[in-house]
Amino acid sequence: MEKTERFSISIPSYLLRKFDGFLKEKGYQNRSEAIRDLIREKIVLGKEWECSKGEVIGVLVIVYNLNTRDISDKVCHHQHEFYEEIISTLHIHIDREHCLESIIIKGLPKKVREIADEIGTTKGVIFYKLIPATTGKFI
Ligand code: NI
Repeated sequence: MEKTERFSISIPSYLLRKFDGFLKEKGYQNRSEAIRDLIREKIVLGKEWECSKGEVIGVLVIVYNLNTRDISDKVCHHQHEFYEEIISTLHIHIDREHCLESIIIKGLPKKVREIADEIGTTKGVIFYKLIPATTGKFI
């Protein structure tokens, strides 16, 4: 197991109050756990996506209106086009007309973003967001 180190930081009081409020809200037991998570998310994950020459993994969330002409077919065809990178899709029916899909994409960072943009900008998609996740190798 990796050695643990201690350090102290200086921070304006109002920011510390906000930080402690954040810990309470999220259910963190102590500041160290929260700081570690923030570092992982802001630094390690960022580097993994920006600098990695290897594969990354992300979740694309899209929402569309089922009544838009050919939308289901288009979204499905895109996913077949990228069958090598798209490893799983979950489709749920939000209500009578809206669908949500979470699409897990694995590949080189540039490719994953390209796929997310291509699917996300399909006519009729009313919301899309790519959530970068980690393969776990660097965190
Ligand atoms: Ni549906």
